[in-house]
Amino acid sequence: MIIKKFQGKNELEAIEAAKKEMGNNIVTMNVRSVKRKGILRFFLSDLIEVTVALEEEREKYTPIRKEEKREPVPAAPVRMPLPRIQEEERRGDSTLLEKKLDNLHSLLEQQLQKPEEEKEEEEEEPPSEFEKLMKLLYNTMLDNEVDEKYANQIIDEMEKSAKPNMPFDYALTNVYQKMVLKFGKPEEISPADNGTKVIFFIGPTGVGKTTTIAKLASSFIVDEKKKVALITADTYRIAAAEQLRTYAGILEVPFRVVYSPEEIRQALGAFAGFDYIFIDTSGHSYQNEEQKQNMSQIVHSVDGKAEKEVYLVLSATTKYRDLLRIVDTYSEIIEYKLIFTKLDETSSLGNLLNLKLYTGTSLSYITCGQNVPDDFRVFSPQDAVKQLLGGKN
Ligand SMILES: Nc1nc2c(ncn2[C@@H]2O[C@H](COP(=O)(O)OP(=O)(O)O)[C@@H](O)[C@H]2O)c(=O)[nH]1
Ligand SMILES: [Mg+2]
Repeated sequence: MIIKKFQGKNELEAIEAAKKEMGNNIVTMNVRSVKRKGILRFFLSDLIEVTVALEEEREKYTPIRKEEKREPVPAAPVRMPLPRIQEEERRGDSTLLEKKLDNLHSLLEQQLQKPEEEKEEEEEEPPSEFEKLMKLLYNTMLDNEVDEKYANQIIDEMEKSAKPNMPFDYALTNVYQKMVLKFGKPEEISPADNGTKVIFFIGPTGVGKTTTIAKLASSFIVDEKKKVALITADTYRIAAAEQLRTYAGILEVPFRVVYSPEEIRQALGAFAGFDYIFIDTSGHSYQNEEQKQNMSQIVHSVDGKAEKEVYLVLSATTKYRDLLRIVDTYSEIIEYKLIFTKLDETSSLGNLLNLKLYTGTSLSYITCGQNVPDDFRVFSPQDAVKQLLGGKN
């Protein structure tokens, strides 16, 4: 892992500088504002400093390829699980961990500022520190419903890269950085290089597709002043189409109901000149081949005619096994990025990491409530990892 800092007038400028030097695959670890030095500080506003990391090729995690796809039941752990800690000992340690994570920002700073020799010196600390932390993190990850297999993998990697008596703070920031890199950079909806971008939202019934479309559409229309049109291909239920029609009315954007892939292509013509077309779809039973075929025709309807992105919407409250089955079904149809909804209804974020690692695709947005348009944000790997490691949410 390579870690570096870059500065700019704003976050975007600092990130651009980082990308220029380290490429597009960097992941942001920390953002802070820093005072300018010298006389300039009286005239110019603070600089923004970003800390970014880049995973080196050999560290990359390779997702399970289709042909060697595993059973949806999580495989047995590859190593002996670490023993569970006694409840009392655990409570004290967890509070300590929570405090440390609250302070992660300064821990990251310390780690970067410390010259190598100083790090070596600190290895004189008691040997149990590192092991204790690993046990605690392992247990916290399992409590957060991280698949045992992935928790083992993370601890294994830590144990391999750790020096024997790595101090607590240093080890903690190291795990944090490793996990942020595992989540990777969130991928947001981006404008078309040329013309209109068509965005499909797919996923099971009731996960929050229509609500999420309304939230995102509102943000693009109001905050970014983009031209957005809404389409629904969810014609199984009248109420489903009406729900999106209502949002379109509130947002004062054009709306269409389509019954066939051909009608989607026609809508492209009607909405030429728009920045985005958001297309809502119906959920389907994973066992129903006909519904699966229909879905496939819908998401492939604009291939070769327009730039598109596909977002698979999943609820964070769905059982892990079911999530695996759902992503398997959709992976057979199309490539997608992930949106997780209903984070307000669960305290365990393990499935976000599990599904990221299982599918190898990007996480893009999360939603955390029923309020349109406010309850959504771009997925933050940093926040998710802090929570997975026992920090406050
Ligand atoms: N608690 C909570 N409820 C949500 C969230 N997103 C959507 N919902 C609710 O989930 C239900 C189904 O949403 P809907 O958008 O109709 O799902 P769809 O069938 O996938 O289109 C509605 O009652 C929404 O208000 C969320 O982030 N948190
Ligand atoms: Mg819907």
